[in-house]
Amino acid sequence: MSEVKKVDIAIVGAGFAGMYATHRFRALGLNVVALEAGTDVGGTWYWNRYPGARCDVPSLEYSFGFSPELEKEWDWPEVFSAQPDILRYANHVADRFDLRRDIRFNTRVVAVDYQQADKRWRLTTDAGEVVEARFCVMATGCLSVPNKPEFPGADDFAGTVLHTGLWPKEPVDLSNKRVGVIGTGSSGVQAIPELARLAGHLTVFQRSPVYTVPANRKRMRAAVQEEFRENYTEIRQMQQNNAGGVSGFRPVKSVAVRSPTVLADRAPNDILRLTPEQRAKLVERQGLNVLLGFRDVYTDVAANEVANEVFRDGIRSLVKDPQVAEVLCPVDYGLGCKRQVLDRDYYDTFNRDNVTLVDVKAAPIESLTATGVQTTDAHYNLDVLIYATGFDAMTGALLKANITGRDGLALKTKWEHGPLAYLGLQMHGFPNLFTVTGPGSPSVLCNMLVAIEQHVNWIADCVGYLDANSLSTIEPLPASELDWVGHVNEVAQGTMYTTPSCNSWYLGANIPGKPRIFMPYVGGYAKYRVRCEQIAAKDYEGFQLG
Ligand code: NA7
Repeated sequence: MSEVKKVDIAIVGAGFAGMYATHRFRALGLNVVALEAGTDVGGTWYWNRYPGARCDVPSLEYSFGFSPELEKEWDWPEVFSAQPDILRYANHVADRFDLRRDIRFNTRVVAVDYQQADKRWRLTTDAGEVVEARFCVMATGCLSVPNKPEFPGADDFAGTVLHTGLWPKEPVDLSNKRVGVIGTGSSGVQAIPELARLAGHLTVFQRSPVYTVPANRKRMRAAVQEEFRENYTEIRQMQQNNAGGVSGFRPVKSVAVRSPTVLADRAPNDILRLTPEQRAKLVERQGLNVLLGFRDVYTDVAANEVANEVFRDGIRSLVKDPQVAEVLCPVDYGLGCKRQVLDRDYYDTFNRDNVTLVDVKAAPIESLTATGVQTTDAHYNLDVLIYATGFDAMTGALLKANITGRDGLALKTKWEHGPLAYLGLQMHGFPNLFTVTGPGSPSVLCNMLVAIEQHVNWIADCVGYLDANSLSTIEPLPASELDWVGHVNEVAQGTMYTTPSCNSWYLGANIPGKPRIFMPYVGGYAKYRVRCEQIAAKDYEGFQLG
C-alpha cells in the first residue's frame, strides 16, 4: 500500500465548491488536498459538455464574489453563459489562484472512514491511495451522479451510447446519423434543438412533457459588464439578502429605459384577476415567460391550472402538427413543480422534418436492441442513443462515496429513510465531516456560487473557531438535525414543489426506490444565511463540540 498522506483538510471534488474550499482553507494556513475524479477542474461544468449546455442564472451573478480582482479581469461574452465559457472561467480561477498544485486529478474517492481512535478521516481512492485528515469536506456537487435507467437489452445496442452528464471531450460527429435522445428535462431541452441541427434524424423519447420558456439570448454589452463591476460590492450584498442568492441588479446607466407601452403591458400580480382574453393577449405580446411572473401561480392550485392551460395553448400555437403539440403539453403536473426549464427554439424544433417525437408514457420503452429502441408499439432504428435522464441529485454523490462514521455507522444506513443532516452542513455520527450545499440547505434553489461561498466560509470559520478554542471535533446533536429536517419539510409543504402530482428530482422521485422527501431548503437563502450566522455566533448552538 502506498504511503498515507496526512493533511489538515481533505476535500472531495474540484468543481466550484472544491476549488473555493482549496483556496479558502489554504488561506487559513492549513494543509489541504482536493481529490477529483475528472482530469481537470469545473465539476458539473467539466462533465456536462453536451451541445446546448448552458447556465440558467446570469453569469454576472453566477460567478465568485470573493475576489474583486477576479471580478475586474473576467469578461463574460453572453448574459447567460454557455458551458464552454463557464469551464474557461473555472480554469482561469484555477490558474489565477494556483489551485491545481493542491488538487489530485484522475482520483476518485471510493471510501471515507472515520478513525475513531485518532479522530481523523481516512479517504481511500480508486488507485488504493490513502489520505488522512482532521476534517473532510464533501464538495461533491448536487447534480454529479448521472442517472442511467437500466433498460433490458441495454448491452445489446451496437451503436454509440452517450449521457449528457458524461459527455466526451472529443467532438462527437452526429452528421447523417440516426440519433435518439431519452429525456426532456433541462438537459434534454437544451440539447434537443442542437442535436436536431447536427443529426441526420433525431428521435425524441419523451416520458413527461415539460414547461419550457425561451431563454435570454443576449450578448454581454461591455457597458453592462462595466456597470456591474462598478457596483459589485453592493451587488454581492444584495445577493446575501435575496431568497435565491441573486441580486437582481438592473443596470441603469448602460441600458435604455423601457418604453411606456411595454411598462403598461407588465403583468399584474395575480393571473386570476385577468380575463381569458387579457391572458391570451399578454402571452401573445410577451411570450410564455410572462406566465412565470404571477404570484398566485405558485401559491394557488386553481391559478396554477389556469396558467398551465394558457401555457398549453401557447404550445399548441407554436407547434404546427396538432398531435405532436398535444403530446408536448404537460397535463400531469403544473408550473412550479420542477425547476423551470429555459430553452432556445425547443418547440420550434418539433416543426422540423428531421425530428420525431415518441410518447414513451403512452407506449413505454420495452428494451434496447442491437439496432435501436423497442417500445411497446414500435421499433426505432438508431446509430446513436443519448441519455438525457438526469441525476441522482443531492444525495447521490455523498452516498456513492461510501462514508462510514463513528461506530461503523454507514451514511447509507443513516439516510435509509431520507437525508438527515443539520443545516445541510453536517450529520450526527460524522464528526468533522462537512457537506457543501448538502441536503437541507438552499443549494439548488439558490445561485450555486453564492451558496457554495457561504458554506465554505462557514466551515472555514468553524475550523478557525475549533482551533482558537483548542477543540478537536464538531458534530450536530441528534435533536438539532431532527428539528432542522422537520423545518425543511414544513416550509416545503403547501408549495407547488410538493403537490401530490409533482414528481421531481428535488423529491428524489426520479430514482426508483429513493425516499420521497423534498431535499433542498425552500425557506430562502437570506433567512438561511442569517440562521447559520446566528448559530455560529452562539458558539455553534445545536452542535456538540469536543
Ligand atoms: P431531469 O430534469 O431529471 O430530466 C430527466 C429526464 O429524463 C426527464 O424527462 C425524465 O422523465 C426522463 N427519464 C428519466 N428516466 C427515464 C426513463 N426510464 N424512461 C424515459 N424517460 C426517462 O434531468 P436533467 O439532466 O434534464 O436536469 C437536471 C437539472 O440539471 C436541471 O433541473 C437543472 O437544474 C440542471 P420523467 O420526468 O421522469 O418522466
